[in-house]
Amino acid sequence: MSGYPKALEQYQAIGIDCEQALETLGRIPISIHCWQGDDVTGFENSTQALSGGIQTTGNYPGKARSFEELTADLDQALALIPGRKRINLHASYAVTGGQAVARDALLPAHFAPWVDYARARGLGIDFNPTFFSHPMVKEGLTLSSPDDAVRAYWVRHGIACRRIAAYFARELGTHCLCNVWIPDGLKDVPADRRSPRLRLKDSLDKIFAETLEGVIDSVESKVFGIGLEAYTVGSSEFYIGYAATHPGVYNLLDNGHYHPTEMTDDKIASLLCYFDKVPLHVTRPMRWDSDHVVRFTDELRDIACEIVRCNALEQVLIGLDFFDASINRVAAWATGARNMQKALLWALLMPHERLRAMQNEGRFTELMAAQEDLKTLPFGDVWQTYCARQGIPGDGQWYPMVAEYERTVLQGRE
Ligand code: RNT
Ligand code: ZN
Repeated sequence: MSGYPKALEQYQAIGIDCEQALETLGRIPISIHCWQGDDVTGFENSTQALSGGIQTTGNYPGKARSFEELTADLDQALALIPGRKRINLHASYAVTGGQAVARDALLPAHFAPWVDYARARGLGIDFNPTFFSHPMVKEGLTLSSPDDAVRAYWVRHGIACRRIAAYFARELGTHCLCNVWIPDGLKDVPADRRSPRLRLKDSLDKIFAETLEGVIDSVESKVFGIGLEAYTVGSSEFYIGYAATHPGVYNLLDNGHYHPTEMTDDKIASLLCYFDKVPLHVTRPMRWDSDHVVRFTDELRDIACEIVRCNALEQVLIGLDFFDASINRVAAWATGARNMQKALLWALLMPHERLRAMQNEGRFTELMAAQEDLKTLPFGDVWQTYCARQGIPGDGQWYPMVAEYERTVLQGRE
């Protein structure tokens, strides 16, 4: 027996229209990253290990090894995720028919199968140049390297990727977020912090020189990486400054890339004062790892609340970024993406105007009481109704489908 009718009444009593919330939720796109499906391996068949200070741990069987396997797994995950979806690719997922193509020579044609895949499913594509796991990363550096040839190579890669992003936008009739994240940094105390940043600035200027229709550019900062503990060239201040002075380039917030008590919801509200777009990588930091599967945490709900409260559903570009190799990868995708949707629903079921009034009128005791009382409303009934209406299995129903896929498909992979 669905508890939805009762939930409708309870939310109505605090001024919330559940039907309206469900309608809004169904329109918010979430960009699903392809790299959870194969532990950020990509299709280049190189012997290069994952580098750049990011790491996957675990060796769960059934990892996708090709475009066919990855898209089959992604289809399984998409079938378990309600709402509007986009996909997010890395350049290392070019489909080259077994041919080795240098990263600075990548062309739109190498991504045509992805366009066919996305078009058939009504998905937009977001994109990322891949500045890691490659022999041209020298001493851990790419766009900030002191070596002219290294910088030039990666600038060419960045330029090639933006053209591919424009191709996605053109073909699919929706924007393509093209996000630059580079691993550049140092393990130990630098002797010069500024020069690498000035080189990075110059490289970025070259990459972004061309105006391209449909491409939204972003830069993603980080505080440290594994083996790069002392210094990250692309720091938060560096990129916020860069974005603020380069119209059309936005500062992407990855909530795994800050000190543990720095909260991303607060950063969203701050950046929205200056930028008309705020791209996100939603993840779950844990100790040194910035990429655990997204759970339904306070932090996630706070991020969603800030997006909704700021009325910024069209300005904040929500993407996911996690990779766990220790569990079923389809389940990882489904868990994280469902939780993002859940958090948005949670945020849409809050009486933000009433709470705002309490703050502005200094009624802080009442505000605290109201915020706490919201936590025991029958949220789950609304969520289950949303899944059912979207034709997606609800909580308690989706995991058996993953288990079945594992038994029939994943276990057959060597
Ligand atoms: C790394 C960044 C970056 C990557 C992906 C694979 O710390 O978060 O976004 O996770 O591009
Ligand atoms: Zn990220």
